[in-house]
Amino acid sequence: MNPTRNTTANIPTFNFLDQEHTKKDKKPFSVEDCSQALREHGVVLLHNLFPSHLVETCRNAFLQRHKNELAEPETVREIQRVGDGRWMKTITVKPPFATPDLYHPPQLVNLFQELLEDEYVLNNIGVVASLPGAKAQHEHRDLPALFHDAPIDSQLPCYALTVLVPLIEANHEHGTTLLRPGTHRLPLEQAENKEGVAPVIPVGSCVIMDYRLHHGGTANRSNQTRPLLYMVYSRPWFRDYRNFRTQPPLKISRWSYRKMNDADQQLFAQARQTWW
Ligand SMILES: O=C(O)CCC(=O)C(=O)O
Repeated sequence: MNPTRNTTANIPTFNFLDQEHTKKDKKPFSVEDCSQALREHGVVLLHNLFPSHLVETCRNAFLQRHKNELAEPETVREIQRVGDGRWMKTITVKPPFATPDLYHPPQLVNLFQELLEDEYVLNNIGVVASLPGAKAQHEHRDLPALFHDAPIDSQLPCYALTVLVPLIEANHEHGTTLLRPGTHRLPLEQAENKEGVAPVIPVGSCVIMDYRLHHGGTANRSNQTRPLLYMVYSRPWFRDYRNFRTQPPLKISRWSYRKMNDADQQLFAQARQTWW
């Protein structure tokens, strides 16, 4: 499907700046409104959640650490092709990524508890890098519905949420993510006909989407790599059995893990399980 078609839908948008700075179309963030919007539409856009200097530091670290892999991605095992010129890489959680404001934003704790459960965990964390000239990605769900689109699937509550954090502004030039609100509760064939939105996402803003939502990266028309950080939070029993065959879903240095408080160590429970 052509991802520039049907891009007229609205996406519920919330803002973390104080009310004074909040424009009419960007409500101030509240857990109640945001969780309601996620239940109904399966996707929200949040502005001003992350400090831009932190996002920029992460971008530079990612591009520097992985420059050899990104130069010849087809020769590397632990990097997965997810489209033309588009590569997915699990990142190691160590500085600057080992920053709680990044991997566990305090503003989102109550939202995750509300939509997932108190013992939610970080399920996978990495970057999708679209290289200059990357074509539009096929639209997809990250995982088939739990019961393969049986009627019960549309009734199920959320079991995982993806936070997408563009490490450079996502826009028409660099590419962005086409999102189809409401498709988290629709079988595959109906999802393709829902209207979509391809938002501009400035540095410091993010999208949160239900893991079942239909989406796909748009083309990168620029001469810069577009790294998109993804962090997936889930109920403690959930596993993505499909996307991590050549690399682990989570990687954290033991040093970074040891320095964490109890709540953050709990967040990384699934990484710990693979150590022994
Ligand atoms: O590149 C993008 O904007 C989105 C990539 C993505 O969501 C995916 O590969 O699942």
